[in-house]
Amino acid sequence: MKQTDTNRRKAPAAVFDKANKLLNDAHEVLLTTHIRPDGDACGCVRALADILKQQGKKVHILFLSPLASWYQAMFDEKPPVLTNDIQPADLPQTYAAVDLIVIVDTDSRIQLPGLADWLAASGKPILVIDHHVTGDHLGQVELVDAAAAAAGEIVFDLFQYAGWPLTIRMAESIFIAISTDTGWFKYSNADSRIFQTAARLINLGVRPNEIYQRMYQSFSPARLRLMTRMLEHLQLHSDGRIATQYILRRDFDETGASGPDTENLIDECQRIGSVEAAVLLIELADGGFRCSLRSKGRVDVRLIAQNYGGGGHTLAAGVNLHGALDDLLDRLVREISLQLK
Ligand SMILES: [Mn+2]
Repeated sequence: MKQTDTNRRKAPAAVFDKANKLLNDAHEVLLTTHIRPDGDACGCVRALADILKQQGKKVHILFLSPLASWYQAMFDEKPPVLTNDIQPADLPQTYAAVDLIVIVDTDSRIQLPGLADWLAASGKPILVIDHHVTGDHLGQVELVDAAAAAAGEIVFDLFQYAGWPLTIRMAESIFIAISTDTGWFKYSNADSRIFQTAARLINLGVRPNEIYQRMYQSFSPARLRLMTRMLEHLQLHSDGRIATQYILRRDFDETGASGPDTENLIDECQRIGSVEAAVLLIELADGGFRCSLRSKGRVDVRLIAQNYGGGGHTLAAGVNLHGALDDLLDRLVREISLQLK
């Protein structure tokens, strides 16, 4: 049987050491993550917030867009959202005493709208914990492991390296992070390393079935109505290998759903056997579209997102687009079908 050394894919020990030192030396920490925070982002933020508070540090959490209700429920107090609760112009004053900024699950300026300029200008030390291939090197220390299936995996490694004991709540946070980014251990990034991490978290008392019910079997009727609308707009192209869908502003208005209700909706059409790649366009308030792309493996959707200035992974990527809906869908289908040839 083939032996694989899962250890060798971690970031170098020297980087863990630097990250650990930065965190140890900090007194007041700002934790943040990419816009449209997912389970990986929220899980990492909560795990780090808990351990840093336990160490007697003052901790601020700042999100860049509102959380889906099932992620909101992870936090005892509603964390502030930039532009809703704190204005970009007030960042220097609000976080004047912060002596370390930690960014998790992204290293891209474009994923940090409203924050990126202040980050660069603040002169504060920045620690990035990320698992994406593309990055703008925003951190003085970059704890990046592109082989990790989730940023939560790296946060887990950091806990191990630093010797920080995990409470059940911290273990749950990391479990939420790694389960979300692997589609509950069914995407191709669900490797032996992630299952080993999951096993260790379960040994600490995490109950996956309870988390699953709490997070994913708690849809609002509005979210299900929005999903129905999206599926009504489903079209198959290239012998059923490409699926396109869209959600318009009026779909939100008429169903009562909101932006966070769209999370993971794109995955529904991947249940169709013939589908190799999926596109979901969500109309934004400014008239543009948020484009999400998914692949089962034959298409590298990151290349397509990158064409338009976006990013992501081979199997999941995204980008904001402007143009007429039909033109955008035509263009995306054409580009994906070129890769399928
Ligand atoms: Mn992630």
